[in-house]
Amino acid sequence: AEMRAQQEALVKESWETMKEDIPGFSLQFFTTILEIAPAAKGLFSFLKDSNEVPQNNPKLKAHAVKVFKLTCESAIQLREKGEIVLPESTLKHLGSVHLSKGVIDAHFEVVKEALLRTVKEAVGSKWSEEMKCAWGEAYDQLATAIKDEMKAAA
Ligand code: HEM
Ligand code: ISQ
Repeated sequence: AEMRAQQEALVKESWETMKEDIPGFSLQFFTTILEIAPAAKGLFSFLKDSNEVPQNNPKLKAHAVKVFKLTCESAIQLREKGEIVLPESTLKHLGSVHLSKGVIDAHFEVVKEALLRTVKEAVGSKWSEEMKCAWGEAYDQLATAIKDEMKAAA
């Protein structure tokens, strides 16, 4: 429990820093996903009619923020409950969106790596192995819930 509290604090602290530059971190997050997995480009509607990642796309920003907020929320729940619980409607929605876009399990590792790199970049010298584990665990639990829902809906 002590460790969960520490992890929650690290996630919250870094998220506070990141929130100061939502356009910047959103763009970096998305760009990193495409750097690691160029083929994932075709999945996203933001890129439909352009070859470049849009600099200030409201939908891209809103979705990127949601990914981080949900991960942050997961870290809080891990401390409070030892597991993550999403409202059934949220989970169903996320499951069906990702299933219909053709997202596969391997993509979740790509998004994890991009998320960790984005946090690292944003927090600079505050980055640590503990912070990496804290975000990583929160993300993994959230990803598992979405993947399970995708399987249930398939
Ligand atoms: C859409 C979150 C993993 C690809 C979304 C949306 C959210 C979200 C909140 C917006 C849903 C809406 O339209 O209302 C998450 C979270 C993830 C995750 C929390 C992991 C824990 C992934 C992965 C991929 C992916 C692994 C594959 C690269 C997409 C795509 C869309 C989407 C293609 C639709 C975007 C569009 O064109 O409108 N995701 N996602 N997501 N996500 Fe994820
Ligand atoms: C949707 N799902 C996962 C990651 C994302 C990153 C940027 C924009 C939308 C996303």
